[in-house]
Amino acid sequence: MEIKTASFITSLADYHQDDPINLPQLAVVGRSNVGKSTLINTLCNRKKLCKTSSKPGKTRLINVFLINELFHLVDLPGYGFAKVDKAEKRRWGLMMDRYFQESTHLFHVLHLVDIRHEPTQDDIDMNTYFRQMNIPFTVICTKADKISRGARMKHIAPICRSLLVQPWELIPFSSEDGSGRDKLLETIGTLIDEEMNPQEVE
Ligand SMILES: Nc1nc2c(ncn2[C@@H]2O[C@H](COP(=O)(O)OP(=O)(O)O)[C@@H](O)[C@H]2O)c(=O)[nH]1
Ligand SMILES: [Mg+2]
Repeated sequence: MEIKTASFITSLADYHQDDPINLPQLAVVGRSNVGKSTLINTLCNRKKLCKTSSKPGKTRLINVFLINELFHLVDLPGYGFAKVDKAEKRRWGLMMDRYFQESTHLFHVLHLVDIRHEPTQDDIDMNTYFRQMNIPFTVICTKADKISRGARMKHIAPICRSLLVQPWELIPFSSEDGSGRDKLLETIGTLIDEEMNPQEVE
């Protein structure tokens, strides 16, 4: 698919079922600083649609974007930021729980992990949560430009082991050189078609 229009809709400090977001939702989840906001900007071909930061832990809000007047892209607050205290972590957990339990329009999650590192316990916990909640997800390995193409498999293998996915199921992605962008857009297009026309899918 092509993204023709993208606009910012709202920032929510918390999620409630009766919020006026009633289109299919694709959520972007991952550690702080993994590249969630940058990925959204890259997909939409927009530099500043979504605020990015070199300092982790800035996004504490659920940011909602409208894509092609068709679906919502949801930038969720990141996890795994070492410097937040227990109360903040608890607040994050409650916020995420509420989102995943109440967002009846959520159809898929993009789970972002850094291609350079083995998934952290937080990454594994998040992934286990999606499985337990029966939330379909795709693992995206961000910052693929930081390693050579030849070294990709070496980095992907431990990610596959930790998150129990097959190498062909995940998408290496780079906002620097655009790799993975077409594949991800194609994947999203297929998911949207399935969501909109379920009877056409076997
Ligand atoms: N080299 C490289 N840097 C990236 C990439 N994606 C994000 N970054 C950088 O990583 C930092 C965090 O990105 P951001 O999108 O704000 O992460 P978020 O906290 O997950 O939303 C920023 O300095 C980005 O420029 C990428 O694909 N390649
Ligand atoms: Mg962000």
